[in-house]
Amino acid sequence: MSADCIFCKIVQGDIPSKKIYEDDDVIAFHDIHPITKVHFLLVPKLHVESLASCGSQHQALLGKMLLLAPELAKQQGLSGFRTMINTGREGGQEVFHMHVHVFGGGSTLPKT
Ligand code: DGP
Repeated sequence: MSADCIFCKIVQGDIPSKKIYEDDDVIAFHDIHPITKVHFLLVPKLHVESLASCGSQHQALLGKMLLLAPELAKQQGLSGFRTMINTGREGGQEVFHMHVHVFGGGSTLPKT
């Protein structure tokens, strides 16, 4: 855990979130600023800054998160979805606790 990390605070329950899933390793909740009808985040409970900070020790965790994406998207009523992992400031990352965005249900995102 990192003391000043907003997602660690959500993991610990210190900041409320609209949670849709939780297990020992991962939590998923709706993004506070959704840009599509359904927009949630998959977040590891372990504090890892970004995808670029991940190593082979995170392989199973990353695989678990990716496999959860279609499962949770389906639960949210999506038949298709888009995933995004912003990595580093130049990659658009604002919260430095690695996470996967899942978007669906009508998109304002470009097609590419
Ligand atoms: P990124 O640019 O990939 O780091 O996106 C971070 C996302 O996190 C952004 O879409 C807004 C969301 N977010 C930031 N703070 C909170 C919060 O306190 N609660 C929730 N639910 N989402 C948050």
